[in-house]
Amino acid sequence: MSLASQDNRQSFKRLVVVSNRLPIVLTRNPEGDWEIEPGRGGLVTAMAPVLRNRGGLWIGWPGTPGELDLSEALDAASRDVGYRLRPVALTEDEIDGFYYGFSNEIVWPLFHDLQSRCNFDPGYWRTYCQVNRKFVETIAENTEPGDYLWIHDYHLMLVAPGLRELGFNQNIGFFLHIPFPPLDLFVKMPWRFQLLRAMLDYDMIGFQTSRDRRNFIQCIRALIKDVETEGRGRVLLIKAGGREIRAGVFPIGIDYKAYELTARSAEVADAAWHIHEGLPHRQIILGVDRLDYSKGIPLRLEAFGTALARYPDLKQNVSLVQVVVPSRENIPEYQLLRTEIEQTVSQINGEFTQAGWIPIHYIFRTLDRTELLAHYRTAEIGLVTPLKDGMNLVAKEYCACSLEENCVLILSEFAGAAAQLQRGAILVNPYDIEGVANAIYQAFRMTPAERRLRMRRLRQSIRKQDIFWWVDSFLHAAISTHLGSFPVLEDYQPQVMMRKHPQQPE
Ligand code: ADQ
Repeated sequence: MSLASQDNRQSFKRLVVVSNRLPIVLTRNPEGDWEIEPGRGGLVTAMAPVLRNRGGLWIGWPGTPGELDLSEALDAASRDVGYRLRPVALTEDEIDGFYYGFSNEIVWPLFHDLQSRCNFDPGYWRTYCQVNRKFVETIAENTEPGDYLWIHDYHLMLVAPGLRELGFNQNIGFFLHIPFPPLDLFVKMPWRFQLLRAMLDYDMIGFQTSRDRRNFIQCIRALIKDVETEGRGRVLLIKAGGREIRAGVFPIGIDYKAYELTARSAEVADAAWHIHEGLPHRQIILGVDRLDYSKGIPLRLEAFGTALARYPDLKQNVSLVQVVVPSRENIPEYQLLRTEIEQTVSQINGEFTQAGWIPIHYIFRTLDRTELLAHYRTAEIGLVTPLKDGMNLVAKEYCACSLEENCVLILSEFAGAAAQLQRGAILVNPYDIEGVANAIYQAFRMTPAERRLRMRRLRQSIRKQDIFWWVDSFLHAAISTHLGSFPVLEDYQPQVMMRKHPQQPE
């Protein structure tokens, strides 16, 4: 019997997902009423079948500060999506200290190997503890024995010990969406012992790659007494403090079929055609990233500038379309990054632009789904060069939408996705500006036959390990249960998904 299926066979009635944010978009309309739209990320799509009609529950912050009276709007949204949504209300101060502070000025940079960007403010830690406690209280109020709790990501590492203190002895899973750093970086964390001990209160800890899990094991071996590990492969057993914890590797995927189908639609095909019509007779190189220093955008732009200087036949024959999605703009580091990107774009364009050709087209906004998929579908080269990334879904989405398969993915070796996609992508070190410039030229010159061969490999692997595979693998390893095994409630009558709160005028 494999480790994954040893003594964790219990029957679970319901899945409870807990994440920093609820999977909804909340806005106030001009009349002052709340409008709620269901979120659309991969996690929501993957979880929906396990939650919908099965009494499922999602707990998280609704995305707006304060104690809002959202019960009516959330109940309506819950009916729409087919599972319950329970908010954790956070004040502005809590959002500052917990989300912007501890999560995004300490854990995020340290776990992305960027220690010099950390602001180890002790006040942030206190607020992080306090907010994790709030999540614990909401979970305790809304769950019952027989629920399987699946907690997501670095914002909520302290939830398990909080629940254990309240006497919870049921099975709790945790998935870390970002990388786990090596020991010599993790030891810089002033609250390193508390965080590691907290993680060992979960029963299953999921990582994106074996490198992340290896780092974690190295840290607990060095910092926690009497730790033993057993087994090999996707799931390992850790024995610590009289408990047994499983640590697994589950690279997150995308809803491949949905991306491919939508990319095939006439709407996307039209939009894709228009993008290329505006940039005729040249290959489009595409970068799509959230505004974040971990995504390596300034170095990528420099590499593109270097490629233009080194290989004159790229001039007039390629354009880089760099899409940046606004993010965490309250943090000064992110404002500085935006300025740096914009200055580098104008410097390269100033140096290389010729009549009828602008080297870099820069877009700073969120694209709607049609626009985003049209960019994916039409670009000949996907340039994904994060300095470090848990997985990087953009790389996978780009391949899923590359229907013609006459395109190339250039991928950072420090993205979690590299472990899975190394056989089809051109792997690069994002710090090696000349190396990335050479890879751009190699992609530009690659024959259609080689492009097709590589892209086919990539697409096959992404299709096989999609988001449903990911949820299924995690649940199977954690509780020997598959996606479809949570019982469907016979009396549950979900409504068709609606876009607005029913009281809203259409
Ligand atoms: P992120 O850091 O947000 O996620 P990523 O995996 O690339 O990084 O996902 C970004 C998402 O935003 C993609 O699904 C993409 O479609 C969407 N997006 C990007 N640009 C957009 C645009 N212009 N308009 C609209 N949508 C856009 C974290 C970790 C990652 C990990 C994921 C999932 O940092 O490493 O892969 O979680 O686990």
